[in-house]
Amino acid sequence: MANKFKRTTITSALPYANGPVHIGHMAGVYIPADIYARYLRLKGEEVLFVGGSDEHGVPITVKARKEGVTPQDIVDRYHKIIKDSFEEFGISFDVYSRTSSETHRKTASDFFKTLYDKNEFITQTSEQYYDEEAKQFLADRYITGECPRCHAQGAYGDQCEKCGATLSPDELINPKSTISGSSKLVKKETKHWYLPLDKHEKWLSQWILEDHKEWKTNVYGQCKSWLDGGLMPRAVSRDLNWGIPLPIEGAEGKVLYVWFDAPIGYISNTKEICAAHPEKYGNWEKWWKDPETRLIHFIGKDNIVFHCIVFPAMLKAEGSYILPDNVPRNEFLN
Ligand code: B3M
Ligand code: ZN
Repeated sequence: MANKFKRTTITSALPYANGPVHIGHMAGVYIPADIYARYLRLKGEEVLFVGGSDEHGVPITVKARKEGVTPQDIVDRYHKIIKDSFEEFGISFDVYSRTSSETHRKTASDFFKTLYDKNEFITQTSEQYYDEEAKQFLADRYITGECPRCHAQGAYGDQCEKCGATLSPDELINPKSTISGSSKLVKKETKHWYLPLDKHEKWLSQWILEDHKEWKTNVYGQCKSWLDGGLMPRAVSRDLNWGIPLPIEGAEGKVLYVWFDAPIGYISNTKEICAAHPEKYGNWEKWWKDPETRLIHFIGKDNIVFHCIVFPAMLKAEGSYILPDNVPRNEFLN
């Protein structure tokens, strides 16, 4: 099996730049990936070990608002802290970059445009809560209020942590925004772009459940339960002013969903290091497009569906990329 490959691209999950990395991340993701990279290098194999910071998404904007600084300030601070921790720990990345880089903005934007031009998305319009004070649409977990079941305060728009009830924001009594604290919430229509995962279900089932029975039990099992349950379209856009703008007309004020752009960060960071050291790493495409390259994603908790189902569906829809050969997720210290 292993010797049908000529080289290995190892990726490790991109930590969110809104806090430091802790020992659980090190033990679960970065040390195993590092050991594997060092092992292959010792054997004289061609390896690229990719890391980087994930610098988009709502939590970064919330933190910035709380501190009265910009999202860029937040990611600049934590990117440095995280990068320094990895260096001090001796994690042997070939590249550690960030998703706020210009290379990444262009790579992710072009990737979306390619899928858009190939008609790989569908659109849907729905009503969502909007915070008039923060001038922002609110994801369910940024709305809190009184639980309609147990009447605890501070239940979230998707769940009450006190009684465990699954909720929708409509059910909350006196809902308010956790972003601005305002209770001036209105419902507004908004249009989004979706990756129709249902369309990819058949080949994904064959590829994972039949062709990759060797994947770790926790990973294989979660994929199986997702696939058995049936896949649904996933939104790849958000109403937000922090992120990569959708590169199409009629999508003003919308950015790529962070989980759409973040895995593309692996590709962008590969491009950066190959451009900086072509003599050592060659052309970036060989690391992502050559069937003789073995692609391995080391991932953390809660990252399985994105690395095993969503990102492969994106790569397949694009058409010129290889798919991961394995997606190890370790459970130490979790
Ligand atoms: N930043 C989530 C996490 O740290 C996310 C991983 C992105 S990997 C492309 O768990
Ligand atoms: Zn409750």
